[in-house]
Amino acid sequence: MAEENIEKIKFEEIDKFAISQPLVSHIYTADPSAHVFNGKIYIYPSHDIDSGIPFNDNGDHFGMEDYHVFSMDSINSQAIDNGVALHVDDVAWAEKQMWAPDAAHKNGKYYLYFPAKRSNGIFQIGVAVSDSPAGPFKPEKEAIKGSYSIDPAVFEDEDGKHYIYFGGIWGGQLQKYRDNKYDTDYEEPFGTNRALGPIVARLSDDMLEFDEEPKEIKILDENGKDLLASDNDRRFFEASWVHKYKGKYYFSYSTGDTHFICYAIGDSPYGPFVYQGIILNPVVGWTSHHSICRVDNDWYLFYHDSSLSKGITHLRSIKVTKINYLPDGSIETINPYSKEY
Ligand code: FUB
Repeated sequence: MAEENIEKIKFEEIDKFAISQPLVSHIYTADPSAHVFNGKIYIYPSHDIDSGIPFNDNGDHFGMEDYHVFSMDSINSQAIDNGVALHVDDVAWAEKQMWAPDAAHKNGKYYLYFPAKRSNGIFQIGVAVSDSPAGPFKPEKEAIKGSYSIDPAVFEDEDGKHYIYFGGIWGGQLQKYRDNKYDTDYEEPFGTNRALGPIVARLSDDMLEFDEEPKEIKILDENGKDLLASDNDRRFFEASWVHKYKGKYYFSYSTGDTHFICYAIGDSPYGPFVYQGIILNPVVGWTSHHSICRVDNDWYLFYHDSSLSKGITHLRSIKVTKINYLPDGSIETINPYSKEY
């Protein structure tokens, strides 16, 4: 049988065996950050397009230009496209690659946090403001001072303080920084060196700036030791997310080249976090990126895969499935397909 027929059958099967179907099918969407605002679910994804740039390890093929916000009345209802919420042409400091965003709410205003590359090829993180969770968002003139790398995720603690988490290695450029300083000579650590951690900073009262010097977060193994750079199945790669469950802080993230979404637990929004296990096994496509959101009394994993585009890594579709906590607070591993691939 010709190779492409085998591929076709595999993808038809994947649709059949996928535990959930795309929430959006008229455009490609990825990296879903979900929140409940005013009793409605809002999803802030990347808007994947075919930029014509071939796949490389730097992620240049992810050439996204704008964001659409999706809203859902309930977890089973249709995801409504609220149109373009922000376009790169309207962001004075940014040139291209509007990667994974997140949003937050404070005092009746909504804040969209997004990474993009400046014309010098360096990623920074920007913020844009709206009176509506669906946008449109008006960007600040400059990127957030002191910001770098990709994948911002904002967590609001019970005391009303907001923390922004960010960072991603390889195309996300985190390996070029140590102690918040950029140097082209810095590289990804390897072997028995400590893996790089994600970065956290408390946000200022007006939500537009860092309120403190960003700090690197420690992710530890079961013996309290730093995860090592060679531990590709567990070390941090990108896609930070924090949620709180029964008084504990859950830091979840993607392991990138090993394609897991996994999690670590801590007692403070700054960590340290102790590695616990896998939340989501690999999906179709190279990247995996998620958010975790409570809707009514249940918790949901918003994630993506490339099944709708038949495996094209940079054309992804957002999905949702329920999370199951065990009595000890651990999260049951989710297989995205009921058959192994
Ligand atoms: O969508 C572009 C990049 O792919 C994101 O920033 C990463 O987390 C990965 O999903």
